[in-house]
Formats: sequence, structure tokens, C-alpha cells
Amino acid sequence: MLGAISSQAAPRYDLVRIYSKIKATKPISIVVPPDDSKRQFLVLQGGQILLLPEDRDSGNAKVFLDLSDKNMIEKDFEEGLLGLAFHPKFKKNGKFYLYHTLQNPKRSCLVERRMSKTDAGKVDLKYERLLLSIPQPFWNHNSGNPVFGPDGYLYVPTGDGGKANDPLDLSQNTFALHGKILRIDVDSNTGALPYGVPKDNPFVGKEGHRPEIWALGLRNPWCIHWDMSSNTLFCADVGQNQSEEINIIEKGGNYGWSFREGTGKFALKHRNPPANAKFIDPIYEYERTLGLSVSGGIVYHGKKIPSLRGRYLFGDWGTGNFWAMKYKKDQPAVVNKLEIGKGTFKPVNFCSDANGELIVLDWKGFLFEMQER
Ligand SMILES: [Ca+2]
Ligand SMILES: [Ca+2]
Repeated sequence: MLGAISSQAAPRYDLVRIYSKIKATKPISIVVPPDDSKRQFLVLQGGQILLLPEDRDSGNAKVFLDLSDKNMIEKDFEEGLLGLAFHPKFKKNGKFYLYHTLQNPKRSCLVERRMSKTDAGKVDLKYERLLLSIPQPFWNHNSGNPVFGPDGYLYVPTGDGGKANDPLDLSQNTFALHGKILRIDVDSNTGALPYGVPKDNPFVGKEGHRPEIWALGLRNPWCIHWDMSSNTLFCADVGQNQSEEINIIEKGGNYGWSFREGTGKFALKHRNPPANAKFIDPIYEYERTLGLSVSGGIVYHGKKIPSLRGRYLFGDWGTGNFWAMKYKKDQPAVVNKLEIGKGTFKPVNFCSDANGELIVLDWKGFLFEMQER
């Protein structure tokens, strides 16, 4: 196993339920637009985006957008509304981006939407611009939660298409957009594409490569996070049956799937990588004794939990285990398992609220804040 487990006595924490009067069925993320409004949008996998009220005791969450009548879901475990990202200039242009699945044919889509120019606070329901439509051979591993980077480009993580064993070998296929992190410019157009390809993308002009690819060899990244203070792109990649991974994404990096799972050879596939293949190992991995599906998080920069400041927080959807990682470039990651008073718990995402404080989303429909005991 990579990364050291610290043996220091760790502080203890409690997860305290917030917004308990709001029905948060299968929450995916909480997103705060970059417009100083301090609004907090709760994305639900079933297709709704709710505007959380300022008062955490209120049950009055307005529906911002409702896509639940779209034919998004055949199998509700990994399909549905899987991401929302506000344009960095949202305040000016009102644009935001949704990532969701659609059926017949099964696909995952990145769509640009915008706010009404006449009806303040409402979405222009007539405007919809399709940027990406990625065919999905299977219902699972669609990835999600695209984010804008410090460069203003949109980073879109995609899964390997699904089923087990990456059966179509898509993650290493540089013609395919599956099993990748894509980097696109939503503000321009390259050729006939509805988006621009940044000229400094690593595979621009390279034969046999889609130029949108920023990194490859991923299985089902859930989730990616740009820590703007250290200019680092974190990526949790869900494993199959060997390892759950935390990766630092580098331009043009190959993260190994499905030749490898974690730092080891992916044992179920009898396929050897090309002799010149170079893979980037995760900075941390854990095995089945600790969990079975990693949920990546955020680097915490809030004020309420001093012991976690500057730490990357992540957890496991299967076991409810929860960790804080201290990471500095070129140094081994130090990971602490957090002692948390809780019952069964399925962390699906770790988000910042409008004040930069942590909100943990439980797939069972609960939102929590964390308090140091
Ligand atoms: Ca899929
Ligand atoms: Ca990997």
C-alpha cells in the first residue's frame, strides 16, 4: 500500500445532520456559483436541482431545475443527473453545465444551459446546447461532476463505459472519450465541434488521439477536485475488486486501468501493456478490507474544523470509512482514518458550502456537517 498511515492520536468528530426537513434523495453534489450570492444548489441524481434555503432548519427548498421527466434513467444506481458546474463568469453570462445520462440510445451528455435574461433567478428553459454526447455501452461507470479548472477550462471525468473488466478496452483507447478526464473550452469552437480544444491539451495533433483528452486510464472517477490553493487536481478512481485509488492528475498522464488496478496488475485481464507504457501510480490506495467504492472529496479550507484544514477529505461509499490526507507534491501522502460517531453511512460526495465549510452528502438522502469533538 502506498502512503503512510499516521499513528498520532487523532481528534474525534461527529457528523451532525443539517437540512433535515429537506428531502435529499440520492444527493450528488452541492455547488455554489461564483457570483457572491452564497446560493447553494443541491443536485439530486433523480434529476432535480434544489436551491437550499439560508435557514438550515427550513424545509423550503425551491426547485431550480427539474429534469426528472427526461428519459435519463434505466437503472438508477449510476444513471441520472450526475453533475452541475457553473461557468466561471456565471455572474455575467448566466451559463452553467449539466452532465447526465439519457436513454435510447444510452449515452452521457454534457449540456450548456443558461439563466433567463428577463426572469431573474430562473432558468431559460428554451436554451439548451449539447456539447458532448458519449455513447454508453452499459448502465454503469458514467462518472460525473465536471469542474472548471483555474485555467477556466472545463474538466470532464468519464467512466470506462461500464460492466466489469473494461470489456471494450475503452480506458486505454485514445480514440474513445471513455475512462478519461477531458479538458474543453466551453467559450470557443474548434472546427465543427461545439466547444474548443485548448491548444495546450497533451494530445493535440497526435495521430490516433482525441485532442480533448487530458488524462487517460481511469475506471470510474468519482470525484475530481481542483484545489485552487495548490493548483492540484485530485481524482478518486473507483476500483473493481483490488484497490480504491486517490490520484493526482497530470497533463497527459496514464493512470493504468485496465492494465492495472491500483499499483498492481489488474489480475482478471490477461493483457500486457505496450513495452513503452508509463503509468502513474495513485498517491494512495486501499484494499477491500477498508472499502469497496471510493468517494473523492475536497481539500478543506474552512474555519470550523481546524484539525482538517489543508487536508484532502474522502471516504468509502461501501463501508462509510472516512479519511483525511495530507499531501504535498513529491512527498508521500499521509492519511488518517477519522474517528466519527455515526451509524451506517454512504458518503457520496464532500462539498464546500457557501462559506467554505464542509457538507458531506450521504447517498441515503442525508446531508451532514462535521464537528470536531
Ligand atoms: Ca456506462
Ligand atoms: Ca489507476
